[in-house]
Amino acid sequence: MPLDKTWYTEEWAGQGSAISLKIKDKVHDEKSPYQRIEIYETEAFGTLMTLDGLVMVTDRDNFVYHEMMSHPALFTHPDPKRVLIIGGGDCGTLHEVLKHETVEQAEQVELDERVTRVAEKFFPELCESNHDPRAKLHFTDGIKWVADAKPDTYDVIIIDSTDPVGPAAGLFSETFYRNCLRALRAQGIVVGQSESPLFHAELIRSVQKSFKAAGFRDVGTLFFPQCTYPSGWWSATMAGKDGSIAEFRNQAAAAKSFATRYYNHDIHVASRARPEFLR
Ligand code: AG3
Repeated sequence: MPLDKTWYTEEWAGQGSAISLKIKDKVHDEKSPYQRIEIYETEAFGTLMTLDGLVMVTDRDNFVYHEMMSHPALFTHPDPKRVLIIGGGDCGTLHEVLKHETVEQAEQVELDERVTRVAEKFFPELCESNHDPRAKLHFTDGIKWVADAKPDTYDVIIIDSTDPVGPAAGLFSETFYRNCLRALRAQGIVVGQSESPLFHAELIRSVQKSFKAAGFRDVGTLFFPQCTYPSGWWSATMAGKDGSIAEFRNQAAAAKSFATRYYNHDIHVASRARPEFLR
């Protein structure tokens, strides 16, 4: 039986599966110069943002993704002061990054300013820190930003991208990672969202290989649930410029000075455990 019109569905081509969220209302729909931005009020997942029909955030589960994109990398770096976020227009990652007192400046480089403006309206809690004096929002091409960045500028680079198609494809390339390596200071850490372990294991392997080929010393993938993304299971791949990423600031993570809802010291350790099929 076809789903009736009160369901939003993201179908996963070639995977014979989809996610559906029951919606109460569509509250926003626009075509920005880059993509279609839609906002729905759902029955059980709060507000939902989609870009070109793909789920980006829901109120209910975005904390897992945003915390896992931020805290493992920031607790792996010995003293993260300057952070660069590529993409991340909904500002959820920025919000997590700014919870760290060591951070002196967090720059976000998002291609589509409309994503941020729409998030400010419909996801105010993700945008709470946008006016933090340490936050700098730029609306331009992140690939070019990193290519033009001065060497030894950032401590942590977070790639909070959409799927590796269209303009985001370049954010999964060795050339881009090479530029990240150059833009990072000594001990720098980069982390990028790397799709579903179940659906995109090949991509994860290729991201790991590309980080290595670009010159990063150590690479590893973190796994976490993300029930509204393809397969419900997600990953982030982290790489260290010149150190191991196995070590992290355990004590600081265990005694963190801010609240989280998913991330903690034990989750950090556990997220690095590799399933057999990905070894
Ligand atoms: N993260 C989007 C990850 C890709 C989701 N893919 C999908 N639904 N097909 C960016 C948004 C979070 N800041």
